[in-house]
Amino acid sequence: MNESESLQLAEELAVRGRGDVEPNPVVGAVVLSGDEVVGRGWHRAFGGAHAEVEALLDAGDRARGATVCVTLEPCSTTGKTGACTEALLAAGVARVVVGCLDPAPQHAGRGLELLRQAGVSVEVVDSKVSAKLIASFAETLGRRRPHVFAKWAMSIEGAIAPKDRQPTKLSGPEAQAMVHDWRASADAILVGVGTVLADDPRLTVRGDAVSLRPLRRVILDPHLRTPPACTVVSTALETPTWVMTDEQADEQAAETLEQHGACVLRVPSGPNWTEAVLDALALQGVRRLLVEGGSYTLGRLMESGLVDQVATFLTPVCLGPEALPAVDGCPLSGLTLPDGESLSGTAPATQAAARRVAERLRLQDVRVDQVGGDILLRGFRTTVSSV
Ligand code: AOF
Ligand code: ZN
Repeated sequence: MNESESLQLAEELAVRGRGDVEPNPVVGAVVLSGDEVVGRGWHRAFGGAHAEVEALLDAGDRARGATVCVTLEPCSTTGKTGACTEALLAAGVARVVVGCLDPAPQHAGRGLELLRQAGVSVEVVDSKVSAKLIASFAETLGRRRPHVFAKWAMSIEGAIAPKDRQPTKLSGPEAQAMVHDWRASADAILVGVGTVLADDPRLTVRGDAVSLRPLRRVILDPHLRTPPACTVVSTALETPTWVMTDEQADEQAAETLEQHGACVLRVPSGPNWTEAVLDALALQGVRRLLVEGGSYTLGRLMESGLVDQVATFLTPVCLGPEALPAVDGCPLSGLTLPDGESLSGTAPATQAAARRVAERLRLQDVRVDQVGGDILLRGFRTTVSSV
């Protein structure tokens, strides 16, 4: 394989990170020794190893004297992980071919300069495909609010609880395992106070998933209805819990929650309160935010256009009349399949039903997969360029 083909392969590998790395760009890398590919890697998860590091690890000793073809200029500063320029130098690579420069001001050519100074041969190819891969990253670089990834499970009529509002377990164990992986790479998990009152969730990373960094839990609670004895507050010393409220919220209630270990943050009320909360979270270092409901919270975020990415598990149960819609104000019913047809397998009818939901949620770059007994529908709310 030559360098140009290797870069093409790196571009194909990069796409595998889509959905798991945002707001970071998707990046792929290939280690080429002579004309043999000896290492492949891609940025798999937000906060996880970068593509070059994965590819170098895959190549092992064969990286010495080799060429690394990578879709994006290697980073040169220590972020959530070490600088890729240092990893490349430590591995003793002779040449680096990059698809495009990193538009982030702290990088923007600096990584390439460092490599050149260290005697590594460097070439920028200016690949259109590599540039397209980072288009959404480049667009949101100057944006303050976090990347908002909303996930929920719902019945085939688009609901999350029956008429009596009893908590109802919807998705199966395979879906749950995926959720724990998503939690593990988020900076914070957010729910509305209604979900805390209804379900008393733990919102922690469990099972095989391992948190890439300390997780924070966030509750949207303008009127401070969070019970001090609820699980997320009583475990706040192990996993921090922030209660987001406004300046009018009761002082005594705030003090009680703080005595129980929560951190109460006040964001001035106003028509754009939810957006202001997201800005406040960004100031606290939250860049990837996983929103797990409930109905009201998802409704407000969706109608304000604040959701960037969606993953929803469609579970083959019916919750009956007057069930609580998964997204308040967003009619998702109509998904119900014709008699005799079940929501199992990725049969064309199921795919078509999932795509109808995607249309109502205005999702792009849609993916439909079967996960255990559930159908996972994924997509992006903003324009994400396709390769
Ligand atoms: C690379 N290789 O695979 C990626 C890069 O959040 P962090 O600490 O992981 O750093 C992410 C920044 O690094 C991101 O803003 C972008 O500038 C660059 N992404 N760079 O060398 C990679 N994903
Ligand atoms: Zn890097």
